[in-house]
Amino acid sequence: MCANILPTDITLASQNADPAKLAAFEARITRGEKIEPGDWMPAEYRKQLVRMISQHAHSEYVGMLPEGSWITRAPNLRQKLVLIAKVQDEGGHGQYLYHAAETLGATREEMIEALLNGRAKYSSIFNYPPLTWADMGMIGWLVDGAAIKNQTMLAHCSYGPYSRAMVRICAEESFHNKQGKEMIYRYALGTPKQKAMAQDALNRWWWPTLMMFGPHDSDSPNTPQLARWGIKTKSNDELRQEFVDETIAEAHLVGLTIPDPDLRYDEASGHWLIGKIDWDEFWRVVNGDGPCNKERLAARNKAHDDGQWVREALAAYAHKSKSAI
Ligand code: FAQ
Repeated sequence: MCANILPTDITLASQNADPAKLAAFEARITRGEKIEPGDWMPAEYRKQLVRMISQHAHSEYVGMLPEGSWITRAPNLRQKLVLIAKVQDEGGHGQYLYHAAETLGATREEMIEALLNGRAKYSSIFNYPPLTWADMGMIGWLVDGAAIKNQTMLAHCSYGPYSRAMVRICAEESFHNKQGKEMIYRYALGTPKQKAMAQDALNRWWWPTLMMFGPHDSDSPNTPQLARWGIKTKSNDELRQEFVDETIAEAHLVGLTIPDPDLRYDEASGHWLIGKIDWDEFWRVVNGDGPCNKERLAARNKAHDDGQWVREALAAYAHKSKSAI
């Protein structure tokens, strides 16, 4: 249970559910059992999971675009291969996650449709532009690092298909994170120009990365219910703080400066305390007015339209194979 959450505040939309079934369901979660697709679950548990898993799938799918835009500009063949592999991994993560949401009754078509017409959310971070090659390292170090922090927690969540998808995804994201960290360390300890590139990338990605963890717990309407049902086992602020403590230590190790004039170490708690996050910017980006929102949706729509003939061919082949039986 998240330490910062008060479960007593929860209004359960599933209050109308059979109380005995609800009690048995919650007892299973308390015992640490996984809930599987055919099991009884409150309608609100299903709805929360579809919301979260589909948003997560969209994030992976849109998250291919920033790094994908550097594939043709990679400085050498090895880096190009690494980047192609990473982007391909993100596409695969999207597939696992769409499948996990399908086990709850959501259809692929309706999820994709919601993304393409702008109704669905996806992670705010992917609406920021990668301006230099150093950003490829910074995305691996910070963005994958933040994603892993959150996903390692979700690997322990109560819904079986989601938790199992997270185990595989975290293993792959760990490679991305190590690769990005290695690249940033090399730049930070390299020539003055390389160090300046790494610092510039950190300056631009630091605050958007902290926003990935979502609003403060006091402004996070979904957290109490997700915590009660073992979907979230740590809150937005708890995970953000863990990330901040770990990442600041790594940045200082290689002489990079965190772009936060209010940053201070609190001896009493043993934590780094950060300045104020610009939540106006966060909500602007989430609500469609970030630096790249329009570009990202246009790219996804174009890919979807360009792939129409593939979907038609697959459907025709499936139909033909079925009639041949
Ligand atoms: N961006 O009540 P809460 C990756 C929305 S994967 C956009 O706190 P919740 C891999 C939230 O949906 C990164 N919207 O919400 C990769 C809610 O709106 P709704 C994605 C956000 O669910 C790496 C509203 O604000 N990871 O990076 C954001 O309890 C590199 C109120 O917020 C996941 O999706 C945001 N940052 O907590 C790929 C993990 N934050 O739906 C390529 C699964 C909040 O009520 C390259 N998701 N919102 O209308 C989660 O853990 C949670 O959903 C949170 C939000 C923590 C994101």
